[in-house]
Amino acid sequence: MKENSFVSADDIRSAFSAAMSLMYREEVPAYGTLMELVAKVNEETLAADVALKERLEATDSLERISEERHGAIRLGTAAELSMMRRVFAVMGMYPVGYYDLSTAGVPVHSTAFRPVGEAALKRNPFRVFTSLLRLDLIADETLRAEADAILKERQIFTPGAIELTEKAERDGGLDRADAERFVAQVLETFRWHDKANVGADMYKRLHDAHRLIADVVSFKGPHINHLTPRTLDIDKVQALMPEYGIAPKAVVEGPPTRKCPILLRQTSFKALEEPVSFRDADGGWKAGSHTARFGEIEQRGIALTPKGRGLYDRLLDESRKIVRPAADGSNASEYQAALAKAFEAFPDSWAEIREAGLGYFSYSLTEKGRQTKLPGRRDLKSLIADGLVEFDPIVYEDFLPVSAAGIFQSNLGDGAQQEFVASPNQKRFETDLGVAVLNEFDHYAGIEQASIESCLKALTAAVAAE
Ligand code: OOG
Ligand code: NI
Repeated sequence: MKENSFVSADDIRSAFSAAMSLMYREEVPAYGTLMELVAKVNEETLAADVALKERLEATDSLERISEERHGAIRLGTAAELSMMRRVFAVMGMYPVGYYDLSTAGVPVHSTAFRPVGEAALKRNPFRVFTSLLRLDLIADETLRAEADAILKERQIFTPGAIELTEKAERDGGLDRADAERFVAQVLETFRWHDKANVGADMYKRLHDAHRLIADVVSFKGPHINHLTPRTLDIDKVQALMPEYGIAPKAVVEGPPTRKCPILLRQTSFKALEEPVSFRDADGGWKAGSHTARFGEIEQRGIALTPKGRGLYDRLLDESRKIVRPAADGSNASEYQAALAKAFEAFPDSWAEIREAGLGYFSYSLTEKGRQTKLPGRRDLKSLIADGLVEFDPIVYEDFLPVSAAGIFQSNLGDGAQQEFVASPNQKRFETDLGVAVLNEFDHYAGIEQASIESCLKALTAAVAAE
């Protein structure tokens, strides 16, 4: 087969993201409502902030926002994780970062599958936060063995999904018909199944150990548990949610409201209690319920350098030492005040953030820069001072462990708070995954460096071309 008859991985990812959105809209109608609200707020924000709209257009990133979403799944075994990695690779999604959630009382560790590279992200930045259950954190050995046996029995991928993934690996891509089949087959893995794999007794035992364990072990597959659109003004969406019949969690996770958004701010609504049925001993079904799926929205800000991230982590920690957000939301305003106070130490203009080396920027020539020819290379600082080069924040494409823990907790319910000994195990995760996860900082630094190089090249190439 000729290579040019293959559909690009970016196109497969876009088709998959759209198919997933359609499926989730049908499964969880509140998601559709949230999408409408986010679209409305984004439109209003852009209409009111001409400068923002202009920069998003100039950096070629306006279009991706309305298409943008992330989902999350929780897997049960190493085999599922490594197969999932191969499936995502067909869509141009690779594991970036390692998140240890054990510290937050959630028995999983995770990575985010997402496109890497600027062009792929601009085309469609669909991401999936993917967690692997850690049965090693379950104290009850009998239950651990039983859960393990149940998980080993299930097959979360259709034969078609496996066959097409192998074909893509072997041939280096999929043609149009195969790509369409691939999207439909892979979607099955993410679908909701209301018939549990286990009986009501087993479900209860798993649930008593941890709600998350029941969610992973009791079902046929890792149903997508939320799909998150990106908003340009999360405070506004949060404030409007009740008007749309959606009750948000009390506090927005992540940094406080700022002029210059950093990293990621997220809020969610509680998981729905949904009817499911459990296997009976006599082969019939017994009605019950399960809570797993919820809604979330997010606002993305600038990607921080290791130095900026260090400052973020320190300030977040400081504010949480003063007030820890209670699960019931009772101290939400105290928490917000403490957070805002702590973050006064984080500069709030793009120029200061850049000068302090706290964030990653994409550099481009100004109109004046495009008209200018330089005899040789000059340093970036003077090019900016002379108005030849301008800079835009690079969007943070990843996740935050403390925020993720807050999202897990809020949708699992207040009773889910449980202490585990912190035990990050990236090595084990990577062995299970089958590859090492990519380092997020390398990725942002690479995009920044490429933009600097291209400015310098264009400024001096003008001379050579004359
Ligand atoms: C994943 C929670 C984390 C986020 O946006 O930080 C997450 C889950 O509940 O499975 O999605
Ligand atoms: Ni999420």
